[in-house]
Amino acid sequence: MATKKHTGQDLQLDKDQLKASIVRHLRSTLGTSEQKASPDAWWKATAAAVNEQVYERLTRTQQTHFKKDTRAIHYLSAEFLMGRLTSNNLHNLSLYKVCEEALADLGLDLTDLCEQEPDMALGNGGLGRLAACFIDSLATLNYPAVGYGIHYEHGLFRQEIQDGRQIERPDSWREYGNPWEICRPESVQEIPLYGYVETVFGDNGGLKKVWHAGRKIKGVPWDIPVVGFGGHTVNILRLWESRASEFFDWDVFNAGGYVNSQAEKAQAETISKVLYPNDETDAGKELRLIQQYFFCACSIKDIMRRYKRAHGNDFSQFAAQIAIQLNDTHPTVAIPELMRVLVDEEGLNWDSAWSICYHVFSYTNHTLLPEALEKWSVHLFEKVLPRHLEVIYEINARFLDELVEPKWPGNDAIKAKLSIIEEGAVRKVRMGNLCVIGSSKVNGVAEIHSKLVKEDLFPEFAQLWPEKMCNVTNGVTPRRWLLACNPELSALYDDAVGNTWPLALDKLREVVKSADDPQFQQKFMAIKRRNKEKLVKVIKAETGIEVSAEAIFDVQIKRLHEYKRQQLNLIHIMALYRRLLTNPDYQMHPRVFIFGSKAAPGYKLAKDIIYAINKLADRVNNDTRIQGKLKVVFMPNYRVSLAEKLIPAADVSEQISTAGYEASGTGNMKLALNGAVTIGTLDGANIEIAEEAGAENCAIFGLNVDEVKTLKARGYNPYDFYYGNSELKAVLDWFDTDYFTPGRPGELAAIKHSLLEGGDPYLTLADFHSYSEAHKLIDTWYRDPALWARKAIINSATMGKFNSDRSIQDYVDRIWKLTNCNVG
Ligand code: NBG
Repeated sequence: MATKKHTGQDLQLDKDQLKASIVRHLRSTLGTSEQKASPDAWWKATAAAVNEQVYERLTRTQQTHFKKDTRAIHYLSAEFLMGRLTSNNLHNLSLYKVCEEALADLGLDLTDLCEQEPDMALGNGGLGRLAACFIDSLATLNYPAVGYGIHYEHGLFRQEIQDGRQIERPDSWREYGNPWEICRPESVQEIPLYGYVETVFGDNGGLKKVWHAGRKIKGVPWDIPVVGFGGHTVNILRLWESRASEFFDWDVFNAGGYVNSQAEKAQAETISKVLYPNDETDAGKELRLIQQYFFCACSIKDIMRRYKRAHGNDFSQFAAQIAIQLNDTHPTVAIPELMRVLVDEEGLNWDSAWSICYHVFSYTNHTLLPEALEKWSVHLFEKVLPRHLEVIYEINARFLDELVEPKWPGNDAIKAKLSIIEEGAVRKVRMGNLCVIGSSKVNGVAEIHSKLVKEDLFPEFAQLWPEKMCNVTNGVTPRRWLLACNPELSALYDDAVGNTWPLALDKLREVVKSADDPQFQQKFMAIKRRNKEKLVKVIKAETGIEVSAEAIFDVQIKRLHEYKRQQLNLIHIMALYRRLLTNPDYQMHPRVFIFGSKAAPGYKLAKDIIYAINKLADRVNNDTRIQGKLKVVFMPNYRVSLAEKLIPAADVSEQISTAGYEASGTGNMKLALNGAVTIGTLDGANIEIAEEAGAENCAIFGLNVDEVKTLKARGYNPYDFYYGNSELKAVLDWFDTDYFTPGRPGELAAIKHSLLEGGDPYLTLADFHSYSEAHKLIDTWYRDPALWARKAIINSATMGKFNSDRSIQDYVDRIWKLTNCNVG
């Protein structure tokens, strides 16, 4: 691992230089003065001063990469959930302290200033945040890499809570400009769409396909510099914004009836307007397919341009120089696009083009949920991307003839299953199958998930290509998720193991030996306590709810989905409340249950669960009979910057998905790293977390993957659990009353309905008892401070495996085969 001191020492600023630079930018870049400047102007001036450093290092990096011409990874992702960049860039440039002092001299507080920055929320959840951690690690480990995505004008919606219900408001992260992005007009691309395909005679007498586009869209690149920790390498994240192009084909469009060019322009600009707010499901909408094609085509053109600058039209080195990672199926259309470019535009024959493609692409699967495996109607494909549909047909025909038929002769059922085209009333293109067929490696994101990808999702593909399937367990960057968000714990670790842990998180294991040391325990828990006190203030400010830092802070923060089972947490809190009401002597340490979660706007039940949590909170928080033993807090607008405040203050981490459904999870890693004890099922990366921390330091409960399968196969009946557990029955029956929604009985009945008549697809009731027992265990543990401190410390100290640097090194070793490139 690279722990060398950075060589950009000549660039390092001292406090006075930085101060002078900030003031200079305040005047010359922002056009204001120290007397008049708003906090926003101070933040932008600070960013501009930091950017002087960033750009210098970016230029050095680009010159080095060009000179050395090393193989590079191109990470294609429809989402990058970057959050805020100021504090992260300062930490990665080792400028945080200097900047804090410089601003203090100017009478300003860096933490306050950082609050000026809107989150860059260009993603829904785990998948997008993973992409952000990965580009941080790639730069930190000095690998040549480019992230490619979409420059959404509006990121994930801002969530407001009104009378307990989620209201979606537009997010405008760059309304007043964003100092971290640079527009690159010199690299604009033009992208065709619609139209028709013509077959003509090529120069060599053979037949050739020509795609006559119906319209063209301009792709304008915006670069976000990605500063590696230590500041050697600054890579870029290139995000494409769509604009109307000059091109307009009147012949095609008179026929199609398009006449209003202003409407055309608006439509072109709509492409990158807004992020689809669905996590794990897909809308199947034309605009979404166009978004996907738009950013993939721009990125492939950009990759081509850079390759040709070094190699001209000689494509023999392409696969050796270029690796492309498909982050889920969203960028799959990059495969037929590269084929089209190589065959139709560059004149390669099919076999050479295919061999290049196959070696260039790899695919990461992030979910087994069937509704998330993208399928596009053939009809839509034909309309929007007529040539790509032909290419896909050709890929499919060759695959079925050359690989499937010889392996399973005459087996039409297998052919139908593996075909890229799904037959039926509406024929569909299966992007998952196309990804597997067109990639040299396919990986899942945690051990158990990768096993299920191989055995349950793509078993026949795994038989055809056993060496193709692999695992890379997810990770998170310790720079953002410990160093920056938990400064006191970071300082404690610096003292305990030295300050190299941000690059070598395994180092923290040394702390395990202090897990029973009363002095160390005291320091560790005092830090947790102060983080909790800070959060108490945030909770009060955001929700008006008063909570005590004395209580256990029990946190569930993630997208709202039935499989993640916020409803299990909800009914368990109701059960606790009931116990406290029926038995005033019920023994439990005070507990604050904290939720943070957005629901997809069209996901009715998810929104009902948010409503129920808020209604429960209203009732419980104001009930004096329970003497403050129970509090429920729903924090509105959960996002990266809020996670950075919640995670350092958490005692308990809720990771309670139905086994087999959460591919990995990454919040689980961040919470444990900051000293939270996991209550969780044996699902996703929880399994590996329990392996690292020791099962005795986590509260594991519930059915495992095999038991879930067996119960489902046997025929699961939620009524067995409803009638078999009187407490559970009483809690569910509560939903029919107006106890939580005074005067409006039945408002919460949909939740009960989904758990009984609805069949409880995620086995909530089956796991209720064991979940409740696990919570009792947590309570007992917490009441023994030394025992709790020990568990919290061990959890934090043993998360070394979940460093995204390790994940990236696994990708490099197993998939990308890159060599790192030191930037002088
Ligand atoms: C999510 C999974 C998580 C996983 C992240 C990152 C999607 C489609 N999948 O379990 O649900 O941690 O991906 O791999 O967002």
